[in-house]
Amino acid sequence: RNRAIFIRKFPKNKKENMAASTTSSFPTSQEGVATSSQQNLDAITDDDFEYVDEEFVLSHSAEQQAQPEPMIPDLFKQPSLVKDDLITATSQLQDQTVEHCLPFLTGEDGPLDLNDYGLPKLNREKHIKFLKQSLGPLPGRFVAVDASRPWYLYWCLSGLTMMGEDVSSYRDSVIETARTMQNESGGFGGGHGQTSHLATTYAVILAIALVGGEEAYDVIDKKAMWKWLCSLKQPDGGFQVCVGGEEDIRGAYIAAVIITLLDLPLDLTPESPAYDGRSNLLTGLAEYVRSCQTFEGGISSQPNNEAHGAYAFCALACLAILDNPRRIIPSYLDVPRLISWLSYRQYAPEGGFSGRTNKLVDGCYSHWAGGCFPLIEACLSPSGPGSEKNKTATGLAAAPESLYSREGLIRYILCCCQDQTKRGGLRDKPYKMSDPYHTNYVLSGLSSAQHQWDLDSDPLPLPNGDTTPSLAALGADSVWNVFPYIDENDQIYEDSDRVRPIHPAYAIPQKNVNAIRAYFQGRSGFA
Ligand code: FPP
Ligand code: K
Ligand code: ZN
Repeated sequence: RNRAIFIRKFPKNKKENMAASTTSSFPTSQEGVATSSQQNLDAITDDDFEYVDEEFVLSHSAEQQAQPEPMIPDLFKQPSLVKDDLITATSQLQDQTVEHCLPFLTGEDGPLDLNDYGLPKLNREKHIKFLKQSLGPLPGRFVAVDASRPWYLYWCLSGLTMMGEDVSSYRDSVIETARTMQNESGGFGGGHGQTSHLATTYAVILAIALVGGEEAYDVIDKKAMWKWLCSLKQPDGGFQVCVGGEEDIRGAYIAAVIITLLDLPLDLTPESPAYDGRSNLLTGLAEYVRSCQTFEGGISSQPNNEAHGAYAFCALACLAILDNPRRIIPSYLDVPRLISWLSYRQYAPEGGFSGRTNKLVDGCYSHWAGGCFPLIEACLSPSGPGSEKNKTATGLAAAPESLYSREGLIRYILCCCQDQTKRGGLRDKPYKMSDPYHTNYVLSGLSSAQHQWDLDSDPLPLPNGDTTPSLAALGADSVWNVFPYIDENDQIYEDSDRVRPIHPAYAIPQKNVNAIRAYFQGRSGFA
């Protein structure tokens, strides 16, 4: 009698399909094959037809075994239809990656509880436990990542925050740890006695902002930080990442973050390599960002290098901090080419993003590449949700069409990036180990895919008719608003799987950005 259910075609229409089902679990592969294939219907014998009784099926299936096929668009469940004939090591790795991902995307791999759209839930408890454990103490082999201890603080605290955990209980340990990492000559290194680096300084400052509180903010030696940043500022507008180190776009982004969060003075010390009596810490910074856009349309670490997603985020976020994105992004970047390059980063059927041309999807690019879209979308939308143009009949902001597939990215994240064993955490791709870096950036990407960010207003005119950003313009008129992104037709995940929003440029919650800025703006000078 079960066969009657197997050969019954389930309606394609999603609403009917949902109404017909009382359970949200996934059919066995046997059912999946039999219901979806015309061949199987052709092979039915006369005997079988006895059982093809719609009324019987409808009256018996509800609480028995009828399980509708999950609603997964073909795009995300079969290999790409467009294939290059040339077989290379690169194409083989790509094919292998698709082969690894497909069973996770279709759900045929595991005994997981899947919803009507074929998606597992966000396994919060396991991921929270994984991040709490990663805050230490850690086994000896972790000595290899000793210089990344500040990053561990940021990744873990940020991931926990996005999953709704209160991390203020970590304040005292962040304070103690950060103190040991700070150098008298300014900035934070990877640990006690290690050279200050912009990357570790960024991570410490964001960790401090996440735990919040004056005692934590007070750890930062603001005057030494300012002098150190001056020593990193280069005549062409960019920043070295450490004294005598490389100059790249990470430096540009991180400097913009530090200067604005700590409200540093923009004056250059006479010792600065960029000192010329006219320039300041921001002079030429947007021009430096522009010089990193490549022929592909993406952004490279330094002029004339290969475009990579990590640097696209640095470029857009740096500009969005310097001035209203609606004005500054199109002034300094070729936006159509950048959108083209970014769009090529999202793959099907995987749904996730790659970091560069001809390379593989990786969960962390959910943030580095995916996280570019809120900034791009904000710079393109003619006006924010406050404007009449965007309001629907209900008075609520209409969700505009996205420039990327939020559904694809969310499918990749929930199906392929979760370590479903007791280890927990999120990862690059199936068969890779979860780690705090991927856990944080996969969640950041999930967060941007689940929210809609809008700029409240059009840019105000710059003072003195300036065209380059100045302190007066820094974020002054960039009022960001955030809403849950609701797709009325295809809400493919449960509301309980929505993580918290983070600021599109600072990558921590907006309230933490506001609190640390308010603290330093409220104190004049270096006192
Ligand atoms: C390539 O690695 C990765 C890079 C060239 C850049 C990585 C940089 C970041 C992730 C962050 C930079 C930003 C800040 C703010 C510090 P790969 O060759 O292993 O990976 P791929 O094959 O995916 O390109
Ligand atoms: K990678
Ligand atoms: Zn990665």
